[in-house]
Amino acid sequence: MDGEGSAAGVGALLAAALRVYERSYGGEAQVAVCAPGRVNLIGEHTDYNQGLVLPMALPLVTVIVGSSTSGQSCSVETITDSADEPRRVDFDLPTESSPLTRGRPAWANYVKGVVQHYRAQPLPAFKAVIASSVPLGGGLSSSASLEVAVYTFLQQLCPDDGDKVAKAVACQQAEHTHAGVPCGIMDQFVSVLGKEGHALLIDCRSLEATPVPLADPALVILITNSNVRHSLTGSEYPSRRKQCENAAAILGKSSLRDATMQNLEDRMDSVTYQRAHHVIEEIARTAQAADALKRGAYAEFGRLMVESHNSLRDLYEVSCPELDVLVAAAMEVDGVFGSRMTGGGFGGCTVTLLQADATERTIKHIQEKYSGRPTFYITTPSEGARVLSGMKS
Ligand code: GAF
Repeated sequence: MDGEGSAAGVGALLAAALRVYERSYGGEAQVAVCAPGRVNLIGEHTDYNQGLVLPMALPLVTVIVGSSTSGQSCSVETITDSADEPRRVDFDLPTESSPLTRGRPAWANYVKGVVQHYRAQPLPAFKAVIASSVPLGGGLSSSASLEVAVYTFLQQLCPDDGDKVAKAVACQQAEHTHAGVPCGIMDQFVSVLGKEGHALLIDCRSLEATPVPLADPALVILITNSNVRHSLTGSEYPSRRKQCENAAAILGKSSLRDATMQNLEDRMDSVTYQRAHHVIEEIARTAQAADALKRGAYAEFGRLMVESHNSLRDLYEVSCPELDVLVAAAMEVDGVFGSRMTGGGFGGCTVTLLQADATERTIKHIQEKYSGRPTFYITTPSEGARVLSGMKS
């Protein structure tokens, strides 16, 4: 991974966070944790339709260091880009009569949301510092990695029952209520349960995950950040989710997971039809792709990636010209199996699967073809949230 996301990158983030902790609060932090961002290989906009997704956790992480403190007042500081907003926030622990609500700075809403939805009591007050190598607005789940890191940090201060799926769900709830994004479960799930050397085939209905080995030295997973900032807090993401729910209702199904393409056309307007069309086929593509990966059939996997991208561009309408150029450029290079936009869309990143010996020429070709300034990450599937150092007595 280019620089910051490597194992050394975690060490550097940790050291930086510890330095700021000492300067801001004095003394040593008792706890250090981290939680990864993710890249989704295939299965886009299927999670909130109870479908299948195939993401992997990244070496890019959010680190939190901190300690419990007496009283009710919590202090949190971020040393990561905070979009010109204050980098420090103070708030009181929630009570029944005074829950934590959304406010400014925006980044603190993820922290407050997780505190509000934390699954054990009594939470002590705390002081903490956050540092992250997950690019903000890059479609690599910087928000889920922050939520899951906060939850993992709180587990060290006030242990819960250790149920990992319930942890992911609590973090998803935080995103719904405190960031205002009605996201599915994929990002939080893989940030909690990611497995080194594996992608995770997640069934978003049963919330069961099957690890799929992905550690072939002849294969490279290349992420290209278009550096077009994406944001899911606008109306496009919620409107896609509503269109899908509407389509399922028209078909008399509880979700599009149970729908088939038969008779779709006669029963809904063209936009609703397009959205349902994408979701139904994308769920099937994801099952097929996971199977191809298990067999090492990379060419087949790559073909499904491109089909997924085209469907997101033409039917679901969540791509943008910059992502389309990145995918088209990657696909022109000999040795590239497949490429697609990844995440919510409207900017952010593409993910490309290629032969390791094609890496240099692929990066060079994309740089030539893309008029913006892309950032590249050569990445590997990594472990989910973890404790970096425990509570000192
Ligand atoms: C965002 C959401 F947070 C996920 O839940 C998922 O819907 C994704 O967009 C699209 O696949 O990352």
